Amino acid sequence: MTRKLLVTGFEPFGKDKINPSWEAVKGLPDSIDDCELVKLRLPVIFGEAAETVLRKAAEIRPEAILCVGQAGGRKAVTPEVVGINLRETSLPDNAGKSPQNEPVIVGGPAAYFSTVPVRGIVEAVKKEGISCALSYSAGVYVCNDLLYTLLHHYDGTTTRVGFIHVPYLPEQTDGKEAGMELERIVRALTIAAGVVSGECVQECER
Ligand code: PCA
Repeated sequence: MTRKLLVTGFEPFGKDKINPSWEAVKGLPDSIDDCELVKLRLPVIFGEAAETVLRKAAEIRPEAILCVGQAGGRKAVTPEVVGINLRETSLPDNAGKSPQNEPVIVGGPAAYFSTVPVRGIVEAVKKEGISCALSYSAGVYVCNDLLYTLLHHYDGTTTRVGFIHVPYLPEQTDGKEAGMELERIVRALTIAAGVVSGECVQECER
């Protein structure tokens, strides 16, 4: 098996003791068709999250990178359409940094569109009866920082980059906020990984 998809999730941050993104990524199969899924847990630290991915990607040379993060309060699994060149937060990252009005990459363009088939993912996940919708903002915290940095790094190459935000797990909510069972998030991400890996195969065959 030579084709590889790098899938990442995050460690917990803020007041949370668990991060559904890593819990779900851990639960993904080790392969889909002939594509190996390599799983990586990332620190919630501006800059370091992307550096961790780029180091691993230089080693394994994946066809695509699919990153996953928690978006507390969202009701659906949400593939992100765009990453923007802005860091801004009131919540310090896990290294205590809270950048304000800083670019992710000095001199970089304002934004990049994701290079995985986000619409195909939404369609395929919804078909399974799981809430899924496009998101047009990955925020201005570490998830967006990661998405933008990877899209900048792989711009003009064949390596595809995508990001999916997932809701809280039911145990993270007080019952009033939205949450999604881990099993459903794992299923949604498995479908998304299948769509991304299928798209890469089609490109190779073209
Ligand atoms: N969510 C945060 C960072 C880590 C995570 O899981 C975000 O949306 O930026």
